[in-house]
Amino acid sequence: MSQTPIRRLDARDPEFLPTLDALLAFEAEADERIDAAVTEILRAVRNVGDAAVVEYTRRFDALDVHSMASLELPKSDLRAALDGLSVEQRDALRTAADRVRVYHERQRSESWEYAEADGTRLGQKVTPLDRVGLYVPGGRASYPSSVLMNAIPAKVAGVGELIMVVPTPRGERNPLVLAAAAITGVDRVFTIGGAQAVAALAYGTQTIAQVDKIVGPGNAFVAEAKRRVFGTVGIDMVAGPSEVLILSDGSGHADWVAMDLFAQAEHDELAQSILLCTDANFIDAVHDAIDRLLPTMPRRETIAKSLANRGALIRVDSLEQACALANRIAPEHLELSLENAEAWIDHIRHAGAIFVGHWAVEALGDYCAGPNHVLPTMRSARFSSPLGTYDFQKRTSIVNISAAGAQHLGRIASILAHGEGLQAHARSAEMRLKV
Ligand code: HSO
Ligand code: ZN
Repeated sequence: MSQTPIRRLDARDPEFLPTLDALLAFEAEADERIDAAVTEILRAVRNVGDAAVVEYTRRFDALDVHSMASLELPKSDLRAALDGLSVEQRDALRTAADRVRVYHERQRSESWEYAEADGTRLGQKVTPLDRVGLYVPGGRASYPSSVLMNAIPAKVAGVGELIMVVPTPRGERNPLVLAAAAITGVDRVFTIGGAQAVAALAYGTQTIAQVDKIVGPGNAFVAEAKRRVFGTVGIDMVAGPSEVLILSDGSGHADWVAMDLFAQAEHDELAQSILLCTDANFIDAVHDAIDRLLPTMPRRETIAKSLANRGALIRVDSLEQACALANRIAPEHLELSLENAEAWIDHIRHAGAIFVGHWAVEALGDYCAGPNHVLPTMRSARFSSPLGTYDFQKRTSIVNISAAGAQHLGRIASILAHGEGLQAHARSAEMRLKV
């Protein structure tokens, strides 16, 4: 008998869909304490600048610092972190970075233009952002791989200056994070974090120039601060807990599937790991594998909580039904753990990333396959895309009208402007008409 608590559902159950929808629903709790703290911090940093950031950093991160300059890491520290890694780690980081770069170079958009017969030319000019801020969390959720995934598309896009902020509570630095900053060519690194770091990037201080966009994950304070400065600067997204959905026809190894579910669950108690499977015996085998493997996992407590909170093993009738459910779930990661996986790609419309076949496992995508691991969560794959080079480029329309073109277009504009009751519009178009 399987022991580990995880929901066992059957898609044929009349109550299945409401149960599934309840399982998918996730809303970050509104917390007035966080709102109030963020309001105060944003205001202080906006009004005072460096000194406020220094003061918050002393208080929250227990750092004995007195100036913003002492919170900036010299390039030599980044270099030293890279040099201090084992050859194995350095090579792995470099290889991952190279693969991510190659993939993201394909995403670069180019300017374009077309000409009309009368000489009018219309186009779109693509420009990288001038300055971007990259937030990197401290502590347990500080992932060097996320530095690669955020910094590389920015650099590939041609961003002018990339400023990274990473808190170092009690002075604890993560050498892999600093090495990743060195490899990707981050321009400046400040050891600050929290809402005060977001505020410094969004408003600028005496030492930190105001950025145009802030990307990267963070805790509830950081998420709230990003939400609040949106408009003053761009932001990437406010991501929810990580999710994996595995579609299985029973053709894989139960242990592999169990470990793939764990890999998601170990991120966070609120992470979501779901299996949809056509084969009841295989579901039992996966549950047995969970029981057997869970005690061997160092993060078993987090995994167990995550599986019990938001996990599910679901029996479905057919792969068609599984795909329909996958589209409803719109998962961040979708693994097609199927005999003939490629044939099913066309059935999937909504997923952040699709991993095709038994060898294409999410962990490879998290680190080094090449595509970005910053993906839409909380069903937002219905309307949004992975973080990419395009997120660090913007577009400007080019309207280059010839004298002949102005005759033709001036008449149309004039008619439409009169229809809108806008005389100045009409006359400004009409003045270009040669009678
Ligand atoms: N699965 C996470 C990314 C990650 N995993 C980083 C390990 N390190 C969100 O896609
Ligand atoms: Zn992961």
